[in-house]
Amino acid sequence: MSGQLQIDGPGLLARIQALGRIGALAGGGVCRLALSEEDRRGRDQLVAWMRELELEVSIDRIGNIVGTLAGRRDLAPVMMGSHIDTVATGGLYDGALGVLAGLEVVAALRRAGITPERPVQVAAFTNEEGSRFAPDMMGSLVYQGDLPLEAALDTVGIDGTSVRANLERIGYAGPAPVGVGRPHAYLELHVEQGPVLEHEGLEVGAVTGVQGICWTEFTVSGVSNHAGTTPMRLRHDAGAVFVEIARFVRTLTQRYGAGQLGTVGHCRLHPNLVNVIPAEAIFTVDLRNTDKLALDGAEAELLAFAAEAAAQEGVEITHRSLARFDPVAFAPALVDLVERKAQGLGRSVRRLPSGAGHDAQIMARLCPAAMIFVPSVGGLSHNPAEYTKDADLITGAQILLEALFDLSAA
Ligand code: HGY
Ligand code: MN
Ligand code: MN
Repeated sequence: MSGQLQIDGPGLLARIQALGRIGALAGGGVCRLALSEEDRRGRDQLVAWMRELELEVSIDRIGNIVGTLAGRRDLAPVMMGSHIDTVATGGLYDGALGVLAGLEVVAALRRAGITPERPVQVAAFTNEEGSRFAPDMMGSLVYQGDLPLEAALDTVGIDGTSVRANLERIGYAGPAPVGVGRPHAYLELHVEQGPVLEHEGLEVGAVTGVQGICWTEFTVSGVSNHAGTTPMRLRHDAGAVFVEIARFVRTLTQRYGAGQLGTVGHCRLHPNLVNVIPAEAIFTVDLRNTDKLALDGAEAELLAFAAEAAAQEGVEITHRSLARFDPVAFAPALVDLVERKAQGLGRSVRRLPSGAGHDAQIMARLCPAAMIFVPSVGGLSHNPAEYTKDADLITGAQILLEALFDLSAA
């Protein structure tokens, strides 16, 4: 690898801060919910940066943004990607790091006057987070082909509006077709969003894969009644069933062991008043596990318990799947490459699975894919206080550059 290929650390850090000002929350953190006005402004900024680097910018039918640096030969490209949408209480780095480091890799190639053999692409996938419009990784799923475009466009979000209407409103319903791209390889740099690297005093994670994800939304329909006059034995309390199921999720994780995660992150009671027995409870359960069989078992137990709890209370219950991904293993040769590049830089590195979902787990269905993790201070993410040290950000980007250089040369 030519020695002069170096990341411009200050340049990368400046872009991260600049993008972080778009959707900045008072007191720190970022809110760029997918397809919001803030997402549009972030997209506009990204496209402007891509054009400054003289990349060919393509926007596809689901709004994925892909910048391409032409290669010497018209071969399948090597893609670096992630996302720039955030959760409502997000941080500076989740997603943005992977996209902006990809831009910086291209800038480094240009500064060194290097035209890679293969084309090199930087992708920002639409709606990776999935918290406004489920499922998560929506843009990469449509790009890869497993989620039909029309189904994605017809998705209605938590605010009752559709992906289609919002994509058109922000002007990112692009012309490029979906389901046709097939990179030679895919690399994603991301903050770990967990405590492992920091806890073990390590600088880099060579990510081996992503755990399985199961998002379910439950709707419980009971009978609202007066909180003061209705005897407990005569109630059909949707809220009480929600509480029982939420409690069951916690005991399920205790029974399945440390590898089983369970989160009840969203709940809406109706009419949500202190003196009215809830008529309706709509809530979500997020189950995750690296072990497919365990995740399947946990999901089956959850659905059976929910049905039984509803029957006991004499309420109706329905559920719908918001997202369902089996665990994914990344390409061993790429995991080796990431580990080798980290060691080549003299950085401490370990292999580990990802707890969070990422576009890389979808791209792994299309081509060899792998991820590079850098430590999250305090293991925090999906939190305005999300922080990763500058030196670690730059290390991650340098590893991305060196791994990309090797993959684009072959
Ligand atoms: O939910 C996830 O793991 C990802 O942040 N979308
Ligand atoms: Mn992310
Ligand atoms: Mn995230």
